[in-house]
Amino acid sequence: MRTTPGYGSDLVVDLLRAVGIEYVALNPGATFRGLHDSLVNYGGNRTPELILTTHEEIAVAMAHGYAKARGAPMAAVVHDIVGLQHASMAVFNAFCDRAPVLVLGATGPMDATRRRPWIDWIHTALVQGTQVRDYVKLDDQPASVAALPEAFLRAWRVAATEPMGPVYLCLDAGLQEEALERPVQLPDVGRFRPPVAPHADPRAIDEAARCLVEALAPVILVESLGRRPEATAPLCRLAELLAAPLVDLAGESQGRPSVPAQHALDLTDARHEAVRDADVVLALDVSSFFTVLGETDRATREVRVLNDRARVIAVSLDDYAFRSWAHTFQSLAPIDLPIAADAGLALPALLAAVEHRLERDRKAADRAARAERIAARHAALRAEARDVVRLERSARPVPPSVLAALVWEVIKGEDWVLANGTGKGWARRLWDWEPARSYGGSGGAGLGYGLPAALGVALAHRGSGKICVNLQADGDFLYVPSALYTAAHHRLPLLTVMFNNRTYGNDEAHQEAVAKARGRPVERKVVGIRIDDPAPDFAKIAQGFGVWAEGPIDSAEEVEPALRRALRIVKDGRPALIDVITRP
Ligand SMILES: Cc1ncc(C[n+]2csc(CCOP(=O)(O)OP(=O)(O)O)c2C)c(N)n1
Repeated sequence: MRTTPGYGSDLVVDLLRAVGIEYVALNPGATFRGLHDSLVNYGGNRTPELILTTHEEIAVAMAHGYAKARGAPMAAVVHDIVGLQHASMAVFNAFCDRAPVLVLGATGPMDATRRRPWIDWIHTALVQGTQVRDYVKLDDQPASVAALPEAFLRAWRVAATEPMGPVYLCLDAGLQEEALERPVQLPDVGRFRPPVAPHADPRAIDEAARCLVEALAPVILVESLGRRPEATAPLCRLAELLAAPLVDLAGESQGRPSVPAQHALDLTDARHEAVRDADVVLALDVSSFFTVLGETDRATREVRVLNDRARVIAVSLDDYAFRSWAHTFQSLAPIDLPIAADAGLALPALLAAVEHRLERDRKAADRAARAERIAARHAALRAEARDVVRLERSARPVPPSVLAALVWEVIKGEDWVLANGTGKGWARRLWDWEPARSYGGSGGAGLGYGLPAALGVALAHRGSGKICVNLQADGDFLYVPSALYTAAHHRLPLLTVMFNNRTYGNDEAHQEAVAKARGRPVERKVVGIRIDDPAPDFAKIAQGFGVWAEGPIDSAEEVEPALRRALRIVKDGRPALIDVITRP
């Protein structure tokens, strides 16, 4: 094994190691054969270690899941034009989810005199980065080995700077394979670290505290605040001091959960009710305001605003994240006190300001009465959810509520994390929901995310003893089933439970709404949507990739013993899949 870099791509390995990249997911390609050789023969396939995937979308989605679980980037290397096109869907999801992912790419030599006929020409672009430029924070393509360290460190630093996101760095094949004539000095990485995120202006925080303390019906909305798991404790404390209901939009819009669902002030399942009469709304890391301030008619797409009188205070980094191509900025919501800051960092300051103002408080009794009313409503909602499970227990195929309850029975004694999925929202309703154990959704609503992202989470937690659970929808799975090969090959312990409703359920609901609105037969909503003729056998598919699996199972009694068998496999350090047929 070499100890001094001999080629341009050896230098890339030194840089990856210097910034702490543990894993590099890839699907092989000749444009990065130099880097591939360096990772294996110069780096010894250790820190970073190669993760073989069978599709570039899987490589990037794995890095996405890993980034959320580890709070730091891993890398995905994608082949030139064709690999980057396959990767692009997952890059978009990571962009929407603000996940730091280091996408390394390559191109046939830009120096045309060094290109092979045909393939090096059709796979060279001017420049590769334009393929994903609209949904990465930065794309770059250094033109010499000497320029490589700076380009690499900038890309890494930009990815990990709030608001975080993916970056794309294209490494010319010629540059990777260039023999180094003299040693290249690596910069001191410690001097290029990402900056601390912006805190909030103290005057704005004081004004926010004043509004909240004076409010008669304050409500706290969160959507992706869980990007900072440490924010949950001050968030709950703030809600308790203000006697304000908590509404977590993460499940609705695929953000990052931050509200413990069993908290007495959680009114997420009655969110429209909670905001309707609010006089002050505090929105922490919320982008999708009208998911809660409005009610949408599925058939007409019409949004009916529920409350436009409330004074809105919003703390987020959205104003630093504007891009023009995809309208990820969403509807322009009226905000009375906009605060451009990292909401998780602003929260302790806001809490202190509220505490300070409440020292002179004369409305403690009103607040206590309000908290009691909210708690009663909350308790009723939790009881309702448990009643649904009781009522549906013996239904066939298995209702999602029952399946979520059964999974909880099996994992509740474990050190669990929910790597992907929500069990149609039932995990939050039925489990002892610690938001820090859950990583939310894709962010960009691009299907093909769940399984590979969950594997990224499992990779990040490998060796920790945590049980990583993936509540997997069938439609989403079918974009990337071969991620199971990566699971088996790298022995990634992940418990996948298929919520297999044998349909693209979301679209079935849309086709039903449209047919109803047009007075047409609702029964035909399944045409072009059901996945049941023939029904894919997910256990067989998993077994075919070398993954332990059981199913299909369509009755509740059979689920629990199967889950316990699967859990033993996962505890043994291997992936397992249980295919459960759920009610569409
Ligand atoms: C890449 C991509 N293609 C199509 C869609 C449109 N789409 C949104 S939800 C959905 C159905 C998802 O089905 P499944 O994953 O089985 O979940 P279910 O709705 O049945 O719970 C589809 C096709 C999408 N979001 N992303």
